Amino acid sequence: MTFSVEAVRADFPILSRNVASGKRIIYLDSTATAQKPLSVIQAMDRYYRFSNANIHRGVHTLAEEATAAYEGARQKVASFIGAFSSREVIFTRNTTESINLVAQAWGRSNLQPGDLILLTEMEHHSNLVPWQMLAAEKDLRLEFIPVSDDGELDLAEYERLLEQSPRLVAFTHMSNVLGTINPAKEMIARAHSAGALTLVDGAQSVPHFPVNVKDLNTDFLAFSAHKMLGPTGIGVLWGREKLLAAMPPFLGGGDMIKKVHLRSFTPNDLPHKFEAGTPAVAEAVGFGEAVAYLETLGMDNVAAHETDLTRYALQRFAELPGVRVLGPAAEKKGGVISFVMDGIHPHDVAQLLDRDGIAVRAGHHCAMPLHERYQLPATSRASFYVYNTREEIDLLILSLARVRELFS
Ligand code: C6P
Repeated sequence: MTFSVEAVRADFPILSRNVASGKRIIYLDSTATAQKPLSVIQAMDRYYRFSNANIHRGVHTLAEEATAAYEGARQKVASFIGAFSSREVIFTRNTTESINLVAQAWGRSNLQPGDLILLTEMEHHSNLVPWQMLAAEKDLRLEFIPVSDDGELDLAEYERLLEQSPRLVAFTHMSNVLGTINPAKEMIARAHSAGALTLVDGAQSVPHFPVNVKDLNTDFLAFSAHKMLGPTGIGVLWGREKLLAAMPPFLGGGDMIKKVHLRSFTPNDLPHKFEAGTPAVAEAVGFGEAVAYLETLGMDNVAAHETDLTRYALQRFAELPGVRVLGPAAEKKGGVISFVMDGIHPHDVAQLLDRDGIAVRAGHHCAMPLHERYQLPATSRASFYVYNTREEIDLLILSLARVRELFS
């Protein structure tokens, strides 16, 4: 299919609204959460109007339809990431919960005091804090692959750290601050040859370019629906079936059991073993629809569109005096532009852009250690997705030039 950004934009009702300033919204905050196409909104609406019921429990028509919709969504997601089987796709609340699941279920039962977990300096708090908590509980060691001034991982140092035989290497596929796309496939191969398992934080990769678990050859992959045109409240942990099967449950309750006695229980089969309680059924339906939407666009087209926007944005940012953009050159970067303007606080920048209808995020973007690495308390961040255009980038640059004027 040929990719037409005009046609894509027409699918997103929110993009035609004006914001407080009376200006048409320019949404440049998809790294935080993406907007939703009408097909996703309608699928969830249809589900609640016609098929709402609890799943895996009833024999009535609605319960069967709801179960089929939920399990159908799992299959769509499994095929989207090239999973071997939908048993490997665990629905969680989000990337954060997926990583906590691995830390608690795999980490607690497999790691011993003194074991090493290797992370990177560019991690989101979601891929730091669960390991800090586990390390404190089990007396584990944490080490970090350093990030260069240009926002790339120091792979020579990675090799040296692998000599310490980590049990797990957990890293982000794409940084939510620098935009850096890490060489995940090579890093995973190196981790495996050092005897470590791997967890890839795919929160920013799965929505933006083709990610195939067979090709990556990772052991775990975590991502969130809301960053890929789907609803909030649902995410995925993909894991190798053998690993998931050997892991104890994470949460206990309904649906994750086969049998319960007063003093014991038998866990359910995969994937249900890790899905305790009534899950987010309508959200799964919306998620399935979001995946279908992205498949219709084609993930290669999605990636090419964002590469074009990123290159263009970097060119235009270079025209602005006194602006520093973090992260590597366009070839190694996804559609995330974090920047600082000399003498102007990132929050002021974001607030002034909002007056022009431009939505960007300001702060540490849940990556405080990375900001510490660059000795910056905060950055402003513009990020792109399928519905953004070069014209919107022009308006951003114009607005930033006005911000500069205001402060000079
Ligand atoms: N980053 C951002 O504005 P959740 O919140 O669980 O859906 O995703 C967490 C997460 C994990 N890893 C990476 C690389 C991420 O970017 C995020 C979410 C958003 O940058 C919200 S803080």
